[in-house]
Amino acid sequence: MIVKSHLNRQRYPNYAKAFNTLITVLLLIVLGSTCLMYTNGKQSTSSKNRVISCCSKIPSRITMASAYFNDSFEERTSHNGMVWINGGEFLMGSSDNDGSPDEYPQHKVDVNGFWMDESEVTNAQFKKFVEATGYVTTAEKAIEWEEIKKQVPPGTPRPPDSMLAAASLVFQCSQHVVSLSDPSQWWTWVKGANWRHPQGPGSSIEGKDNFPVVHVSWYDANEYSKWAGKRLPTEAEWEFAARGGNLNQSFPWGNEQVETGKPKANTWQGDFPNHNLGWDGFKGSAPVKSFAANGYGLFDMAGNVWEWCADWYDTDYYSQLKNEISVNPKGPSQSNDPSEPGSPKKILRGGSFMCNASYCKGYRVSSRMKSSPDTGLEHAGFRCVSDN
Ligand SMILES: [Ca+2]
Ligand SMILES: [Ca+2]
Ligand SMILES: [Cu+2]
Repeated sequence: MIVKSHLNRQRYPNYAKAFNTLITVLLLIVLGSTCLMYTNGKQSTSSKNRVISCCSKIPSRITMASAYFNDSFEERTSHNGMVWINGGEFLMGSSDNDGSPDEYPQHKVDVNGFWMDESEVTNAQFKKFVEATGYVTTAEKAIEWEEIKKQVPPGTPRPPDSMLAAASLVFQCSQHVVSLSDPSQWWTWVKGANWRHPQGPGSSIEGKDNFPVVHVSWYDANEYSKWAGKRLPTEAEWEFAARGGNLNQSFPWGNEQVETGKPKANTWQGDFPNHNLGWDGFKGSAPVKSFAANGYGLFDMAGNVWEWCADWYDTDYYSQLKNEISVNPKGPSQSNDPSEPGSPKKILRGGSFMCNASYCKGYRVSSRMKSSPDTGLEHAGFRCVSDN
């Protein structure tokens, strides 16, 4: 069975006209002073007979500033909210028959130990980063025609500015049964959609501090990681962690199907994309940690939102590694997606609240998704790792 990602452009109808190609591409390329007074006051009372200058022993402003910087840097780079994953050897890739061709063959991989965020990065965490740095996400910026031009057929006319306005891809539940081979039926390019407005203008993240941040591009996720003193996981680290010690099983919790027993992850139940039963308690994204952790104490490694990894995507990557033990593999040196050669892609893992067995089992530990690094999506976020 071929598992189709929600964004598999291979499945798009063949657009003959250049302008339509451009629209498709656009649609998817997104895809101290109080403290000093206190100190001086203490010194005055303990040494009554000495005249203390109000300015004695005041550290230089550089010392003060760097102390402050160090404090806050240490706070945000501490291992709070992270778990240590002992590395080891495992078989990477699909162990069942449900995978898409790029999940085979299974091959031996050895990863060093690392720290990993126990949950997806939340709106509250991302907000701290934006407030501290003034960072503007990809989805909040207008699209640069010069960038797009490289990826569309030569001679494609420049679209009107309105089409290049800042926007991102929002899921819109269809009112009727649609063909599962046409993702444009449920993805809408919405101006003004971004991490602060996940469903577009009028929507907000108020009261959603604990929800995963979404509409972040790979670049955004990477910048956040650096600011936090962390990095994005490699695809191998991500899969090793998702397996939670259950080597060679299909899901983070083992082999029980996602809709058997009690809810184990935030996925989609019902007919995708027009009828969402919400049996697991959530029709859209869920607050992080709403479901049980896996064997390593990691939450939402299946479902909720897709998670960016550091690696480029190469459809043949696993075949290239089949005869060796790969030690800390970092992915191919460049992207290779024959279905869209002009558009380099990064890896996403873990599936989302939109995954349903009828369409996409992205919540399997070996499922691979890919998207161009400037893509923002309503069902995609990330988590970080660090080495020490
Ligand atoms: Ca759900
Ligand atoms: Ca997830
Ligand atoms: Cu999916």
